[in-house]
Amino acid sequence: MQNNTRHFAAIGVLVVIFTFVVFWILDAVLKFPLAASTQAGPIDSLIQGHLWIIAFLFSLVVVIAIYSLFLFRRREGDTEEGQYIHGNTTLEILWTALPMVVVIAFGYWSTVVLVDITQRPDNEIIVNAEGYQWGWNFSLPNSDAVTQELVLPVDTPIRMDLTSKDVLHNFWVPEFRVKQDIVPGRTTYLRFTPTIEGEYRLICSELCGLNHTGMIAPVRVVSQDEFAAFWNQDVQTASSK
Ligand SMILES: [Cu+2]
Repeated sequence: MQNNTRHFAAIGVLVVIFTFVVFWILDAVLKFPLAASTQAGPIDSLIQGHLWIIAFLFSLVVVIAIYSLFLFRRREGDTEEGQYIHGNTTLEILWTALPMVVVIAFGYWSTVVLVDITQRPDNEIIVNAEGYQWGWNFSLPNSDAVTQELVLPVDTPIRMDLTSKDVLHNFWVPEFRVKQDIVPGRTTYLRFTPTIEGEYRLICSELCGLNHTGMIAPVRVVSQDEFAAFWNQDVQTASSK
């Protein structure tokens, strides 16, 4: 029994160390793009939470397997049968209850994040995006001007109204994290608030035909004044050409 406690303690310590190492590797390999919307923070935290669980479960299995491989292997001249074990109620209750608690906790966390990132702010502005094979058109609700560049004001809640001219597309700017399918025949919506001025890329992330990979549009997040100026002047001159 004394010996068992030592094994459990050793495995426990190794699992903790391994969990940190595996998390560190996953975190280094899965580099996230810049987090440039208010939605990105809670989403990234949720993914980090999943990475911790993944790192822990991986370590739990691998550490016990490798530990057993070395410490409990059959020694030379050992012909003894292994101990016959039939069931262990405590273990079974534990490995049913613990994962259930974890799944419910993550379900709760995900719901809180989903409610948070989809809530409707009072001062949101609406921007239309229309996807087609293979490009994008952008416009404002009460303007005839159409652009091929998506210009958005910083720190302003945006509601993208998404429509398609032909087939399924998907609106995705990796730096904003959120994405939304675009379905022909109806309007779908996507809410986000850009937080960092800069240039990004809108990528169609629903396989939509031959040039799907080329269905990319430039996105520019600018100050609120620049945004107003863009739609008042630049766009008018661009669309009157
Ligand atoms: Cu597409």
